[in-house]
Amino acid sequence: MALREVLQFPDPRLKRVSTPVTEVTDEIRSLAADMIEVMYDEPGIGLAAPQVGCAIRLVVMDTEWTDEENDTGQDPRVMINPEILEKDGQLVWNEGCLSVPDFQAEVERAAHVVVRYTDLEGREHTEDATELRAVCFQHEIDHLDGILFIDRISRLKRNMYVKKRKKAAKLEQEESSASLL
Ligand code: K1U
Ligand code: ZN
Repeated sequence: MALREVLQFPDPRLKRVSTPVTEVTDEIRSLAADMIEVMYDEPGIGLAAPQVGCAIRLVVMDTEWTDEENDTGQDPRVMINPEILEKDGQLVWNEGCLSVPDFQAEVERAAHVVVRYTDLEGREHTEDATELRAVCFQHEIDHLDGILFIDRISRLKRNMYVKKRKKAAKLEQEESSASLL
């Protein structure tokens, strides 16, 4: 079966605030499995349910995974209703996003976060995260609140990206019209 499509900016569904998961059903388990497949296929180190059009508080992550030869193997985590309990410090990370194609920018984030989430078996986890893992938690939880990393950069940089995207969409439209002639 085809993989779920990752929504791309400026899709309005990326701006929705997602609702908490109240029960782990077969549908949730199946969605999480699909999201893990999409994450590795893209490739990415995280993915939030709103990115595949589902406005629920569900995230998958594997920040250890790479597609390089010395890869340590896949260890995907499913996080239900993740929330940041504490944050401190500050760092700047050059971020990308599967929903914001062809763009990376430096974003200011907390350097250390304490996160709580539930897994598919209903077990509660509390985790301390720093560096990439802290950034990834903040980036994915932002998705659940309808926030993209481009909402956290300067207006100038964001506008430059928006212009670039509009130009690319126009070109795509012209090319598809031309191919119909
Ligand atoms: O949520 C997403 O769009 C996924 C995003 C997560 C993220 C990356 C970097 C900083 C913050 C959040 C990505 O995975 S972008 C792709 C990426 O960073 C990557 C892909 C393959 C190997 C290593 C990194
Ligand atoms: Zn993202």
